[in-house]
Amino acid sequence: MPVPMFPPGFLWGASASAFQTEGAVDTDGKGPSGWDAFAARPGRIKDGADTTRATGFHARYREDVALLAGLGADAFRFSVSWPRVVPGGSGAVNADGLDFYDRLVDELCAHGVTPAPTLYHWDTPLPLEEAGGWLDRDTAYRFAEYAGIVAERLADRVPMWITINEPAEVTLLGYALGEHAPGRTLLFDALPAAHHQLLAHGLAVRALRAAGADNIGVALSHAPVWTAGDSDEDRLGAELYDTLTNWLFADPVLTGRYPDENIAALMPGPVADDLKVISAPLDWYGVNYYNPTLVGAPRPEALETFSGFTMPAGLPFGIREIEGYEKTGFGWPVVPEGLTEILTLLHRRYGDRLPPLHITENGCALDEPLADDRRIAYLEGHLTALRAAMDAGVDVRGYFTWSLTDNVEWTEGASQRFGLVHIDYETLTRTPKASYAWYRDLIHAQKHQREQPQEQPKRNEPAEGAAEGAAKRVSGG
Ligand code: IFM
Repeated sequence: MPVPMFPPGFLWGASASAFQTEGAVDTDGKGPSGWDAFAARPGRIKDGADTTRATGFHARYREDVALLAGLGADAFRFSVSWPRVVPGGSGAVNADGLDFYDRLVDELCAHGVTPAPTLYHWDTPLPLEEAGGWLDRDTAYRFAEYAGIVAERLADRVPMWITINEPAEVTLLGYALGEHAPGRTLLFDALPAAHHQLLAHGLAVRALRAAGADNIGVALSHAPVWTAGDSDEDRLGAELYDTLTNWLFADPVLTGRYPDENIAALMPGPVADDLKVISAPLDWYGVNYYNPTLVGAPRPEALETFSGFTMPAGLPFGIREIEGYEKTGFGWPVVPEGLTEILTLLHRRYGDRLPPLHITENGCALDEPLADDRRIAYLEGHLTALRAAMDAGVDVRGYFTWSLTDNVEWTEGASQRFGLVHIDYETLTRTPKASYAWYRDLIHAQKHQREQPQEQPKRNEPAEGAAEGAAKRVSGG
């Protein structure tokens, strides 16, 4: 199925993050991050991947910029490592660290690729993490200082900014379940980490604007939540999960309110005043989409989820596996229409409050080294679903696939590969996969052959009897 044409000026990009690619964890004055410390604990990274080296992006960024230029990409979403710029989390600035991003931005600009930095993609400076991390209100103020420092240096050349990435995952996986750094298992006592990340976002928007930055957004994960069964317990479980993962962050940012008064009451500090900061107007809003989640009544026993992490028993909801769809290497169901569903939900829920959207992440992990036809089919399906949402009235201005190259998939190490470009982790050699050529041709066709239909491989259809109707949609509030 050929991908439909997108409007002129639609931004085509790729995404990556510092911890997952840079390596060079103590080069040129970089300080340790909470993730550096977490990854160094024995057994934390599944395949023992060397996160201190990652893809070697710090040394090889020019190669990756050349790959972006070869794609014809309009933009590159990378992240700035906070501990590379402010090694102690506050105080002294590491000039060499800032210089690295200065060089990267120059290199991107020289190749006609728009730099779109994310200021926080999970790598909190270790001294701040050890002082409580996002459980401590002070971390939000330190983040805003750092955001201002980066903008002072780069705003003259960076036309697009992202404050924070996926605070829901940081809260859930890092502070509630302990699967990610910092490895805390606080369950619902993790909620202050959500509030402080939101506050950090709002304060950073102010700091960025004060330093002359413009075109500011955020990258939040969104996915439809489907109800697993018909009982009230199933419905309540799914609604709570939907609130925690979809609306706990989006509502404060876009409406200045928490989605639930009981949750708001658990948040620390002067919440009403903070919400005014958190809801500072944005220029655009980023959606990271991978797959819907099927949720129902609590489960009596702990569950190793399809994503490889364990949901403990005793949570007030239970995640179920979605049957009937093709699965990625991670075991995530391939549901392109879930993207149309969540985008139209966002549009309905927020109306005029929703700024123009960018898809800031979308992609799949596959164990197909170079002939990654299933990734092509995945991208084709999701871009078609994205265009359908736009046809239904959702204002989407750009698409960043995750990811340019294979990279360290957090605790999954090198085992889950999301890249358009293969990384040989022994030699750090980059080899474009079939999907790289496909994306390059797509971008070219979109920019230069607007009237010509494209010849592309057929998309894999969902398996027979895909879970239509088996699950009810609850997302949307
Ligand atoms: O690799 C991650 C990324 O860092 C955040 N969003 C999801 C991706 C795939 O798991």
